[in-house]
Amino acid sequence: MSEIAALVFDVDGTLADTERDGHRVAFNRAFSDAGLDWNWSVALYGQLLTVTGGKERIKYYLSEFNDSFTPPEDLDGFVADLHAAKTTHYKAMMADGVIPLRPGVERLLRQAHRAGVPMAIATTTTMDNVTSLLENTLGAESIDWFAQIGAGDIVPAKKPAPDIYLWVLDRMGLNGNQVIAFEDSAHGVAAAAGAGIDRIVVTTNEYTVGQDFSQATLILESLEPDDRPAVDLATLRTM
Ligand code: XBP
Ligand code: MG
Repeated sequence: MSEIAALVFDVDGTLADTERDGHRVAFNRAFSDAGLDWNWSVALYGQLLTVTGGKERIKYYLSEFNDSFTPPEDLDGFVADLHAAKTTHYKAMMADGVIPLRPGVERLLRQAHRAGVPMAIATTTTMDNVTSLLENTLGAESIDWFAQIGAGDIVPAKKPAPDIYLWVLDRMGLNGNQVIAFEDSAHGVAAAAGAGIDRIVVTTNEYTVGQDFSQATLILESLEPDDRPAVDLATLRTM
């Protein structure tokens, strides 16, 4: 296996546990603002996470879980407006510090930054959401720690498609066997593996524990697991 040339991080569920108390709440606030009686419970949201991408998730909800709503003629425009409102709510929650980084994430990011190990982000969420999380947890300067940030609609197909990882690898001039990917979900692992990444660290969360991580190299409950040494560069260099 090649020397590690870069660390590539997923965001939602990996850098921070953003789904249950972040994105889900932001969606519900946007629905309420729009006068919709839609409420995504914790359990329903777990089912909706089958589909990555907030706009795609709203359409999935309408097609599979809400047959009483008559969609407007311009469904794409309606969904885009709802999603923009949701992103505004999500950014406000980030600014209020609602969602912290997961255990061990800050230490590893700072260690890699200090050691000059290139880092990138490969996520389905929007660039706005990425920068608001980084600004409000590590400070605005941390955005520059990442050589590339691949986010949201920059690619035609979202995870589990490999597109976002291929985009990041291409922009960094690297092959999949030169990086380590950090993910939280089966969709994310499939996307990274599909891009030829053969070293994938998974940190599970309540929505993803028990998913298919057969293509992952290391599966942990966090980067600072209670019963094992914290994951640092020395650990990663043994992978
Ligand atoms: C997880 C996702 C995103 C978020 C919601 O992204 O699937 O869609 O759930 O964010 P990641 P948006 O690849 O970081 O795990 O509403 O901005 O899509
Ligand atoms: Mg994720």
